[in-house]
Amino acid sequence: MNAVVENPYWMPFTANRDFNRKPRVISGASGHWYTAQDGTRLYDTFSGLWTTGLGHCHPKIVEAVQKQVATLDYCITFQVTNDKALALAERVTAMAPDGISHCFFTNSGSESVETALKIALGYHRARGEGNRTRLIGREKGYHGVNFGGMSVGGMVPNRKVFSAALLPGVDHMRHTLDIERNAFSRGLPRHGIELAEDLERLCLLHDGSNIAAVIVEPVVGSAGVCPPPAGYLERLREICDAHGILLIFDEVIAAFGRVGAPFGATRFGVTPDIITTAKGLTNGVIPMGAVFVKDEIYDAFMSGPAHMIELFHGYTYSGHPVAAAAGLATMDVYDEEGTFEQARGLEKHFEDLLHSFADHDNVIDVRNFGLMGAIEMAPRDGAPGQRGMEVHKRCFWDENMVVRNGMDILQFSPFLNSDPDEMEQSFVKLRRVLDAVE
Ligand code: PXG
Repeated sequence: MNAVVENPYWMPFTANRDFNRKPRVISGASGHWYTAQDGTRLYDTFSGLWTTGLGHCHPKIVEAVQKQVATLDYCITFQVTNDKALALAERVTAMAPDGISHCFFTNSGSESVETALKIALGYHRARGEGNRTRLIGREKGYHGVNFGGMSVGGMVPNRKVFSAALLPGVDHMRHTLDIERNAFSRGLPRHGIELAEDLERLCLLHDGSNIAAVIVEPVVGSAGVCPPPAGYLERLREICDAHGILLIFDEVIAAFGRVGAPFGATRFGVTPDIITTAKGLTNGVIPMGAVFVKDEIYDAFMSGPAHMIELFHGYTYSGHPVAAAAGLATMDVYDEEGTFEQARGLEKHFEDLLHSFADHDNVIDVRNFGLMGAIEMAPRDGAPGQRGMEVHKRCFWDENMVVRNGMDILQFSPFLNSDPDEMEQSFVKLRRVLDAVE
């Protein structure tokens, strides 16, 4: 039997054959450490997958989930609901920017994005502007892997195979990564505000009255941590306002502390019309997402006969009580432990550690904002991604550390409650690996 057949699990976003040659299997976790099947402990530099900012198996969340699963395991949420979903909606909307008092629950970031796009189209139609159908995304954007999110997204490998099936009526603004002008920026890059004018150009091309929504990650995550140029998000907001276009912030990564605030919108002081979230909503413990909408949007749907369903959309697991219980416990811990302030307090140390690699061989850029960071390495001639993969594997096997690479970009998502010394140690290990990798 060959190795491929031995593993019936077709792994997501994984080089399956390469993995199967030497599997890296985790079977436990506690706090900031994973445990591999052979008992080795590995430091997690990525907080799960941007998910688990409070660390793994946080006792309060574990307890809440255990209790909930034995109290109300599942409950239909169509025309009936459960106490935990109601309580979580109340809790998280209270943290949202002013004028946002409703949220719709999903099970993932991808579903949050699909939901947001559908709400945007439905909103305009409900207001008699059904001609507003065009959606605008951005190059290098990541909005999940479903058809809507893939269409407005700008990750080439994710789109390539499905090109013919992408949504019609979608345009993309240019991405804002400009290593030539902004390399080794700490925080927001200085150059690039003018790239927001791409939206104005698309308004001229299509007429702004045909555009429903623009979706961006306030800080690009997946494509390798690209913070917005100073002033860029503010300019997008202005252009959207001028043309009646909804601004959607995809905060699947940014929300719930990753940028030292409840939302990226809070940190940047720019309020979008819709915010998509997932990941940190439940500390990654149970899959769940939430889409936050401005009051005008919710209100626009609340017309027509009151016995009628206003939005023909929802998932069997929208508002799942166990996920909601995990979410409530997560919010409790954020509050009790002052997690967002703690995350803010770690930013400078994290930034200094990352930028200490600025003059390392092969490193062509270092970028960071909040507790999001990337070290970009030059690709090897003719083998893009190979250097990054080698770093990932050496970190795993030689240094007992999980480091995420997207091609040749190393991404870091430290715990919101990281121990500064532990964080520093992880970069000492990384340096040993980078010194060894050609
Ligand atoms: N939007 C954003 C901004 C995301 O970061 C999604 C949507 C999709 O979420 P789900 O829960 O459907 O996966 C994400 C997910 C990486 C990486 O390496 C990041 C994500 C997914 C896979 C890899 O940075 N984020």
